[in-house]
Amino acid sequence: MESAGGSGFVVVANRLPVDLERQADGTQRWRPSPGGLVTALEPMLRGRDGAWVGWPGVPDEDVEPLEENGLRLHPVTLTSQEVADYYEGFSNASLWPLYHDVVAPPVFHRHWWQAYVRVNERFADAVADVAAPGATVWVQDYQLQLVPSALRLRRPDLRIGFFLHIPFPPTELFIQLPWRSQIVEGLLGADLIGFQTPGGARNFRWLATRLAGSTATAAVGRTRGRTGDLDYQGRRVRLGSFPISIDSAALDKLARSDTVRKRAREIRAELGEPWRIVLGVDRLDYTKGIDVRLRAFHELLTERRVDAEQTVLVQLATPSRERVEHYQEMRADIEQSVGRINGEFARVGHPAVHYLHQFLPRDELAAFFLASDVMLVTPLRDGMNLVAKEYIACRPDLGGALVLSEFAGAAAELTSAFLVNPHDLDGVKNTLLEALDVSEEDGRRRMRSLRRQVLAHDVDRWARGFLEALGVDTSLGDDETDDDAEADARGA
Ligand code: GDG
Repeated sequence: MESAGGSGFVVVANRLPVDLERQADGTQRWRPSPGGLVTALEPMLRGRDGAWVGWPGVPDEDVEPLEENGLRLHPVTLTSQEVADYYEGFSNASLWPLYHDVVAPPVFHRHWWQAYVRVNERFADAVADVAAPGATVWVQDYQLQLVPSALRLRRPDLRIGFFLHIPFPPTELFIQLPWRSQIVEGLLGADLIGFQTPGGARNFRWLATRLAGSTATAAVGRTRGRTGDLDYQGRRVRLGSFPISIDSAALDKLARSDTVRKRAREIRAELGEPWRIVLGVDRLDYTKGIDVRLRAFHELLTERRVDAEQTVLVQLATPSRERVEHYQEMRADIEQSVGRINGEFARVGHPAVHYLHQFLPRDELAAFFLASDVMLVTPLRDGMNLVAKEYIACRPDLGGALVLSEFAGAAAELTSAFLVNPHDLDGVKNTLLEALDVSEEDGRRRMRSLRRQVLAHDVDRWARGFLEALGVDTSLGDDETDDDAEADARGA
């Protein structure tokens, strides 16, 4: 997908798929960077000779473009002040809570917004430099919502797609944003705007007609999850839902490997061969409902409906956004709850809750998935939640039970899970008990159905679905235009 004048296919995301690390001796090295987005997009880009534009994760570093495993990486420089204002500020303390149903109060500062505008324009400049004439550009996520329109101004020849990984909020909440029209207009620079769920697309469609003067039209052509399109400034903007997924086959294979199976047995032994292991795996984020599951577990222990001698909770919490205030407060609250539960219910050498605030290697994570009996995924709001899908992919043995929040995008597909409303604590407790006691037959039936869904709808299918809706012929393995789709996009 590469041509002499630049790349024919460009992914733009806040972060590059690698982090720049400064070593103690002053030298630098690249390390694969963690996160849902990278996990999701890597398989699609490998072997396609595409380019990725993003921030290398370290402020104040001017880094030359480089090539890693066949992928051209174009670093965008951010100053420390921009990281504080654009990333930790506007992206993670204004937009993140606003888009997650204001589960924490969003904070708005004008200087954060100004940095967001400036950084989005810098990303658009970088893409305009590396994209070949007529290239396809795929912009990722809430940090870069102004890039589509900024890029269209600079390069009207490009085909631009945008995908939002987090929920697009209800209209009543979105209109709290002082810069609501600018964000909507920024997104409307794209040819295709993708959301995790049809609800997100509907919310956006309503706002675009009210705030940006676009006209709603019926969806043209057949695309899964299409909710209708928009006419905006003489162009057709397509909207659709594209639920993201994982590299299911790779995880299934990993979970079948001897090393992971052996490690899963070791984990059970290290935990004292309990009757049941309950597992939570999350970025340490207040949207993930870690507090909900700790409260449910605590009450069940207090009411003696769960016995700490038989059942343990393992909570793996990956460090995340540690300089943002909400995150510091939430971490303190969670660690206090863990301490309180163990203070009341642990024995020496036998905690009731095992809590790790660490990033674990992928194999180790797979072994935890395989070792556990009940997986608790209880976000108050989540765009999709890849952990739920990863758990299922790691259960070729058809063991384990998934308790899943209705407020995760994944709930729309994973209907055979034990679905819960995380705001209903009694409901969470009762459903956890049900999952702990599920019969082997019912458990296997549910897991078989979940696996059918997750193995068939993998990340490759997600990416192809999005790119095909954008008019890219993915079957050719390059960015040649699908004539029908293009005619369709012109409204022919
Ligand atoms: C955003 C949206 C949407 C976690 N701890 C470790 C580890 N992880 C990996 C998981 C998973 C990823 O991080 C987390 O993905 P999620 O989807 O669960 O959540 P977010 O980070 O919030 O992602 C979300 C996603 O974007 C994609 O669109 O689903 O709704 O919020 O892959 O496995 N990986 C390893 N060690 C850990 O300790 N190796």
